[in-house]
Amino acid sequence: MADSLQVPQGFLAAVSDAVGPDHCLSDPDLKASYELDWTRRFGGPAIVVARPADTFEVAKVLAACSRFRVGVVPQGGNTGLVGGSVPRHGEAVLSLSRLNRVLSCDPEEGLIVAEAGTTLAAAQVAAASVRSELGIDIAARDSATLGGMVATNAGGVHVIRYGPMRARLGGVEVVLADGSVASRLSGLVKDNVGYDLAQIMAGSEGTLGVVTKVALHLVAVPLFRVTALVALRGTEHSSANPAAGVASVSKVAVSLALSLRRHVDGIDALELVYADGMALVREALALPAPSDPGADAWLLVEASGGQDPSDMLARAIEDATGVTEIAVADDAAGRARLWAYRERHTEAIATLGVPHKLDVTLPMKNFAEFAGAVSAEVSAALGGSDTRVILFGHVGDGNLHVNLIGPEPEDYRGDDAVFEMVIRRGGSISAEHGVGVAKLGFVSSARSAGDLTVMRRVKNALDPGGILNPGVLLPPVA
Ligand code: 2HG
Ligand code: ZN
Repeated sequence: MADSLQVPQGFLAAVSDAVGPDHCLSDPDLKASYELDWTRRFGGPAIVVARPADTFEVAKVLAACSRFRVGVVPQGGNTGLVGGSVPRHGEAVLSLSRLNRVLSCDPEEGLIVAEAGTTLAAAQVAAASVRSELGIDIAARDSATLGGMVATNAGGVHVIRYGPMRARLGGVEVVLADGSVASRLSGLVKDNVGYDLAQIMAGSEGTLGVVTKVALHLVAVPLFRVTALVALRGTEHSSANPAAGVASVSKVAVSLALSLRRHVDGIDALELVYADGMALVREALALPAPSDPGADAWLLVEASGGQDPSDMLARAIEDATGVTEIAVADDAAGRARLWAYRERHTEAIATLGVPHKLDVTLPMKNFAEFAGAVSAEVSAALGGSDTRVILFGHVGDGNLHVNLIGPEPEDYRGDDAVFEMVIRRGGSISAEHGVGVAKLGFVSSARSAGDLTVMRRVKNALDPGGILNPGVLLPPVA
């Protein structure tokens, strides 16, 4: 594939000089895993994969890309789900995987500083060693890297308590398109001197600079933490009308989630899975039934704090409408067993084929109706073809993951139908995965013209040559 790509003369030598020949990959076999995304839906050939060891080498690679006008795709753990971290047509891939050192972890300052290629799991281990946590967690923790999580403003299961990645940031170091370095890693909570470098980078999807170091605020490990998997049944049970069943149990789940959010202190997570997703996870991973095998959905609730939240949680859940059974755990192994039913959805879905991953937010008042209606609208958009629609997500913040299995990777009819439904209901086309290339067609509907103008001007100011992750996030000017 590389043979058909235009490689400017001298470019590969410049990259090899920058990172050393062993980390300048041009052999197709060595490049392959960097060229395809996790879903297997997105990807393309890279002219080279550069694996720098530190900020200095990142700067040299970017300076070479600028000089030779070669597009560059920054890549962390390659766990992105929207095609934003893989090449499309002959860019260079800049892998941050060798920048994986934790540089400091200070519970008194409440700050961890690590290189961008550090995995979330490694940062969590470092934090735990000083009895602290990061306040952010995602199922892909073993591969997802801190730099990628900044670039996508990753969300995850604790957003309802601690916010997304941008809320956890104490600073970043960034290499700009021309190879210059900007750094602010102090972690000071109050530091009001103009624009905020870290916040400009959060959610920029590699289009404004390459994050090389990340500072994150720490939180103390709570004394108590309890996880409950709550089985729910809706009021409608008609196999002739499954949509009404999904809407009905979603209403029950939203109402319980809202009530827990308001009445129980220290809620860390409110996650929702439905019966079809649960059956799939159990079958793919050979897991036993968690509780009420006939439930329509399960709400996973986690709470923590300085006092044991169990009683308050039990009181709030037991009398709620639609609750049939509750499985509870307060030890690490028991909690992990309950979490597996929710966290392992992504890998179980991947066993069915190449999924279309549509990660949307709805206002809470529209969540249940949307969840009930989405399958039928997708099926109509695809002309009634055989598509499975699997829903799950972070119901506590209105974020639903809509997975479509069946349509060809480049068939966008189902995706478009979902995004149109979301926009009509006042939601967002990207709750936490970002735009990448998957949602480019809807950015102009999701943002006002003025908003887009600001984004484009920021992009042009920081990347005048347009080399940073070209084709991602910002739609081409009409
Ligand atoms: C999660 O919440 C991730 O587990 C992945 O955001 C979602 O696989 C998905 O659709
Ligand atoms: Zn998610």
